[in-house]
Amino acid sequence: MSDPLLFDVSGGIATVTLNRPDKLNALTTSITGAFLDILKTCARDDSIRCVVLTGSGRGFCAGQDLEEFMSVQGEWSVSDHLRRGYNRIISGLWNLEKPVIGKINGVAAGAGLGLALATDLRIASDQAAFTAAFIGIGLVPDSGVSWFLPRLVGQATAFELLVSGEKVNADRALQLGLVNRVVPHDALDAAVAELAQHLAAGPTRGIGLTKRVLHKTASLSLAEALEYEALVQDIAVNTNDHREGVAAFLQKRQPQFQGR
Ligand code: T3D
Repeated sequence: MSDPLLFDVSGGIATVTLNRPDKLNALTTSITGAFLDILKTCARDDSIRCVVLTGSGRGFCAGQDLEEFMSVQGEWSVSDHLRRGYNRIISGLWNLEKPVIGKINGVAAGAGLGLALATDLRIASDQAAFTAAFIGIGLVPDSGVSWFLPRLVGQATAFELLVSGEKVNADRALQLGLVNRVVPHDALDAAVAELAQHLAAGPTRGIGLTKRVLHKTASLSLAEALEYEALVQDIAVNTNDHREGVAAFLQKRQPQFQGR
């Protein structure tokens, strides 16, 4: 049997591939455990400067594996399962101070939608689709979907998508602001590779701190946000990449960022 979760690091880019194509990469407990280990590696390994999350075959991720879910009914409390697995993965992606690209190759459903929305930039194939899916099995949104969705598309549209379970195609996802860009399916690999290489050659610490500031200021007043920006700028100004960026500008050359 092939590994249901693939991890490859090359040229500063870590690629995490959900690899159960026959099941549209539905998630099992063993996959979520391995995913959490990979996230720790991504956080600790300074040579990793960009992360790409994708799925193999025609799906991105169909959420919780419903066969596993049925087979363990009564063995686990759903809330504990969420706390131990999906909640930590979603927080791990969100709090990782490195850019994370969602390479949305196909359908993202349920917790798979949560995974997609927890990435920082989503590049979708024109064959991608998005569905909350929870309501189809009588569940409420989890894996951060109730948090991400209204922030991206507004309350009314979020409610509509959640209670209808509508499958949104890539073009509508772009209109709604669910993805950054849609590309022809055959061009997805190249588009994501180009973006990932660009980000992996960037000032990783500055990008990570930008992520931190953006997340934090979302829940602050303007006065608090100004103060928080000032505090974090004190950190950024002490990075080598800041010094390199200024030197390159003054010397009229391209900067060579090292990510620290
Ligand atoms: O504690 C907890 O874990 C609770 C947490 C829950 C989080 C959740 O994620 S709840 C939501 C779970 N996901 C779903 O309800 C989605 C179920 N899947 C679908 O609705 C559809 O498959 C899709 C809309 C995603 C795609 O439809 P389509 O027509 O393109 O594909 P398909 O034919 O339905 O699926 C292809 C195969 O994948 C099929 O297998 P088969 O018949 O060829 O052997 C199908 O059964 C399998 N598959 C798809 N999704 C899942 C799945 N198998 C297991 N679990 C799935 N979630």
